[in-house]
Amino acid sequence: MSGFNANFMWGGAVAAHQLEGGWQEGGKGVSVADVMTAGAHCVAREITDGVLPGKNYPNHEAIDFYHRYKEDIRLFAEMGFKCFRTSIAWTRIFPRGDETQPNEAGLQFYDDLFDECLKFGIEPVITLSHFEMPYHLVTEYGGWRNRKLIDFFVRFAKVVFTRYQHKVKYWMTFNEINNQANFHEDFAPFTNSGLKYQPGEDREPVMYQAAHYELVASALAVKVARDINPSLQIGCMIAMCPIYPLTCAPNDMMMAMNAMHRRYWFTDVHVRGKYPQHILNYFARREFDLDITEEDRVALSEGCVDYIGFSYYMSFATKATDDNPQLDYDESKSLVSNPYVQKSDWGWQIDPVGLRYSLNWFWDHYQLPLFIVENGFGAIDVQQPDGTVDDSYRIEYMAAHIREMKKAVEEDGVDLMGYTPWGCIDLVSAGTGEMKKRYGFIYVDKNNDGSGTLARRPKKSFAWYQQVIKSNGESL
Ligand code: P53
Repeated sequence: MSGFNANFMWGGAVAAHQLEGGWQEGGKGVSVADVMTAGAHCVAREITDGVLPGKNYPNHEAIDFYHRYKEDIRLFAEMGFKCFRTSIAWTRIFPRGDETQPNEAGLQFYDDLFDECLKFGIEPVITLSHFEMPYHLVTEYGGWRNRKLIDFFVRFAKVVFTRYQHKVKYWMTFNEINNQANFHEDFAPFTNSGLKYQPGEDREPVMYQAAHYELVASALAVKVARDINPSLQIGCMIAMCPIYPLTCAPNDMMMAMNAMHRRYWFTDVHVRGKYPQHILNYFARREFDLDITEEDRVALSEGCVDYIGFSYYMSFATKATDDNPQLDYDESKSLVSNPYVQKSDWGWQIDPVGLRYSLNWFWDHYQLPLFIVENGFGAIDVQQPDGTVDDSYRIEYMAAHIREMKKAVEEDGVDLMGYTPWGCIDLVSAGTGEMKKRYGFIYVDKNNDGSGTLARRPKKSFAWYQQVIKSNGESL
């Protein structure tokens, strides 16, 4: 007997901008992902002022899922997927973001995509905003630093909830909303919130303001969804990297606790509908003057999420230092290497036990159903001359994580809805823009420089995952 319930949602996850391509098709507008060039490990993606000639923008074509989705969904069905997590590119529905009427061609594309999934009994699980907001909202409004974005987002949410309510039951509002806790780098502020900072600008309060508007927009979207159809389930989406103390020195422990506060208060607001006191005290200590109205507080309290979706790839570690008496967490400075775990080629710490820990952490804090909507191993895969790819390291990574997830369910009693490994088909890396950082069960013949036939080919992990699903997690 498997510990996973009979309708456990096994599947895979992607995001529109990382696989669709067709960046100008069907009336689609330019998104923030369309102005990001390819980078590499330790080479940041460049965020250009609009689309410039001569630059390599990997998301423009991506893996051309826009034209090939039928072939890809057939392969997902062959693996036995029960669900498929993707996002709706906001720019296909509202190309600039501030229109009053949606773009019918974009709506039709997702109708067709969802119908194709449902044809195979695959349930679509949809993220509303996954690092792909309209670029026009950045240039004209300053991104999420502007309160007006709440209305634009809620309008978008309302249109898609109404249109797809009979095809899509499970939704999430903002992908990895807490990534922007890492506000010193340019990547997360831009991909999460369309934020571009002025030189010398105090970044931190801007981040909190943008996150606040997003949390209000998320809560209002939850309310709208319930009005449209009470059977819709709306979750949040959190990037979970649990932060361990490097040692058991009391100050390291306190540093880790503070770090967890600073990275995960977003979840408290989504789930409990109000700010935790520690973050309000922090705002007061730092004298951040944030625009948080009484009306916002009411919206937050009325739009609590139904479940917690989260990604899990790695754990972090931190330690106290003498130059930081308040033990404040700064993600660009406070992380240290964990000597007890291995790292991927991109420096991500491999820690399956951390997944069990994370599941328990969420469950202990919030007692809401949990959904692992991303997990996986970004690696360099080598395709043999006969077309096969032996990605045994990926199988090993995922089997180890599923074992821990099973302990969390069977031994610890965590309520887990499903598991959708990231990048179930190779796609463009969000962090680096590379093709060579691959996650898929399906190999896609495309290289960093854009060359390749785009042909699809199952890897060794494809048959393995097929068995995992068939046995409901017993055969690992
Ligand atoms: P890539 C950082 C830390 C954890 C998850 O990431 C992250 C990031 C951003 O890089 O992003 C999520 O492609 C995200 C996906 C992304 C995936 O993890 O950088 O939701 O869009 O592709 C993997 O290896």
